[in-house]
Amino acid sequence: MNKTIIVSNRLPVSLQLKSGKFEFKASAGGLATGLGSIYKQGENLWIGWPGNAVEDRQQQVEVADELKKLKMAPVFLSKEDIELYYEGFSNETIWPAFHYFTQYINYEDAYWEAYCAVNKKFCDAILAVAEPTDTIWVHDYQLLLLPMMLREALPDATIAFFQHIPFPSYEIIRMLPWRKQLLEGMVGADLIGFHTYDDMRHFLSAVGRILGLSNESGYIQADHRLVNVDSFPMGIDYDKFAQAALSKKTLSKKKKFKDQLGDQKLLITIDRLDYSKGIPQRIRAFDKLLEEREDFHGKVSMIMVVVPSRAKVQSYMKLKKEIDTLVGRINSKYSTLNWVPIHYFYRGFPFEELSAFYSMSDIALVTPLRDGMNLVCKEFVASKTDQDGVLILSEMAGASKELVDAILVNPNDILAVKQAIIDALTMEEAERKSRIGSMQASLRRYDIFQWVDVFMDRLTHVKQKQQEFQSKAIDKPLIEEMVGRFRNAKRPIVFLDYDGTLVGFKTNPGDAYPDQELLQIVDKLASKCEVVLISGRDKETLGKWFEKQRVEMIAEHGVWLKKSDQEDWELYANVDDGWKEDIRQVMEYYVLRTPGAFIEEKHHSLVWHYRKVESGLGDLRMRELFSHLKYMASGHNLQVLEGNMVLEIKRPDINKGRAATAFMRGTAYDFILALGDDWTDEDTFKAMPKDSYTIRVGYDYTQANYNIKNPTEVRKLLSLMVS
Ligand code: GDG
Repeated sequence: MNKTIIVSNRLPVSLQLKSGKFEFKASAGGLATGLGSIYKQGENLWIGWPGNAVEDRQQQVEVADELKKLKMAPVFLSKEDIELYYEGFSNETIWPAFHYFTQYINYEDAYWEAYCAVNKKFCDAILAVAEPTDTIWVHDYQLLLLPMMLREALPDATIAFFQHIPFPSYEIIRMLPWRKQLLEGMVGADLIGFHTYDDMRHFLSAVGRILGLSNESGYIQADHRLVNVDSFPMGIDYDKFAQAALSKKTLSKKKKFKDQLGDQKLLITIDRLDYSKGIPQRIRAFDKLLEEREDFHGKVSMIMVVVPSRAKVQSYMKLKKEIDTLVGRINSKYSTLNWVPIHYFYRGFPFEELSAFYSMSDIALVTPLRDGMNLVCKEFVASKTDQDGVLILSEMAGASKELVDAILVNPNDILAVKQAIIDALTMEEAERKSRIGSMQASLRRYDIFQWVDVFMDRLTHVKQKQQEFQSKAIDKPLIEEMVGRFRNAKRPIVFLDYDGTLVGFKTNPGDAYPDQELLQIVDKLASKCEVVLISGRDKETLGKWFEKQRVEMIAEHGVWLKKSDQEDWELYANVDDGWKEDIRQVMEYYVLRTPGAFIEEKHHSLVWHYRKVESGLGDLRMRELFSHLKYMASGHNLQVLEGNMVLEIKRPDINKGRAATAFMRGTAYDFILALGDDWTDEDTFKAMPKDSYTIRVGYDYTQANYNIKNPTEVRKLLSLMVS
């Protein structure tokens, strides 16, 4: 029976040594609750660091035994591991880089080495309990190398990865000396999840540029494996917050706090101490408000909870000092005997008090400079059971993509944040209720349990998709069967596409000429069967490259035909190219705007090439041109097709499939093989009789019966047929 293993840096418990005995306190966090539905079942378990340095062997055994009862297994980290891997590489290298705080990145080789070693420690701990086909779900930025380490040891396992923090733009990730290894580590997973579409987009772009792996709709082809990248915005345990807000304990806390504060409009802010959370900027905005609007003095105050974190890191110590100074300055400037503008707490609170803070506050001010998701804003919304409250939310938090009914602000724009507070304080009740109501509806639906279900469903889907491909991958028995049938055939025929099938792609299309090895293979093949080169290339190029080979040639997707025993090309389809002038003008406009792009003119089509264009820009322009051409195509009865770094517009009735069918008409072939690599070859595959062998190069979805890896494998296959 396969089991599921959850892996994260920290286990969802904290370990305390009280009078010589270990005690565990379960984490009440949303993620721990959501994943509870997984790790608490059957043989499943959660592996991670219990949170303390336990170096004594005997104590480690004791801790492991206790954790086992909770369905958890420990990875023990030494003091040095914690310092170099956790505080070091994770929190002083990855954290600042991924949150765009490049000035805080610490580039330390010792940190990197520890990061690799500790990822390996996690891997070993998992391998000690995992079976080859288990499911392993790895969480977050401390373990970016782990998916590939696991993949190498357990090639058939189902491995998922979710990143809770942002994934930055390529411009940032490229700064890290270890960028390649980090990305390679991640693509060991079958499914890679982020909170937002932007994170996913950044990741795909980095994988494209740094690892050279392109993607189609979020699917990366890594080696033989299909890897899916997608966004899964994480939710909260909605009911827990909604119910807690109405619980006796919360209500009594709320009453107590309210009595102490008197009649005030309350702004709540809750964060871990972190420079990514924008705490000083937020205090400055509040300062600005008090400076400008005396009418709010005595009537508005801010409850600011800052939960201590990473206290040993220099940048955090500096931040703490800055916050202390700012709060001190404002409070000393404006306080009266019965009013304090900022109630500042540098500590955590028990859940009921947190719930009371949320539900008694009128406004939540959640203004991180950068945040993967941010759960505090969601918890505030869920806690407003009277539907009366206003959320001010930073555009830089992942949550802003979902909570569009919040007042969205740029956290760096202090005047805009100040104005947002004024707007929130003066918002009409009906509007407050309508905004909170709609956010609640969405958060209630997409809660943490739904998030876990959707993620796991997607993982199953990816595995199924991989299997479909795998079952199509050409294998040894099939090759043997094919070669056998080929040798016994009396009238065999082989259709071969050229670019991407017999040769790889070159930046300059003219450089992809056939090499000696290929010419020899084609020669041999032509001595044993009819060989039809069926390509989109122009007849001049194709004719020149294969002038000495005894092959049939179909050029420009079926416009031209040259039989091996003829000197000249014959027109194989009727071509009317009166449409070209209009279309060429449009394409030229896109060439002018896109350095590197160029137009290729064929007899029946126009092709816009962008393989030399800066990556990203090429795709962008191609999409624009695509919709422009689509619009024009309908008037001219033309077809617009997306190829490998090209966009082609042509007459729909001319295609390789039609040409191949016409070619075979009247002859009874008893062995048919067609090889091709892109959408133009799909027409050939579709046109082939049932018992033909149709093979697509690369692992894209195809109408062909089989897939083969690349042109090298194609050459091997053809050589085998003729050896
Ligand atoms: C990372 C990403 C992403 C806070 N103070 C108290 C307290 N909390 C709880 C909150 C909330 C959690 O801590 C904070 O979660 P966030 O999401 O806001 O931030 P990170 O810890 O940085 O989390 C983040 C998240 O992962 C999930 O993927 O959203 O972007 O950075 O749940 O309620 N809880 C209690 N007392 C406190 O004083 N009991």
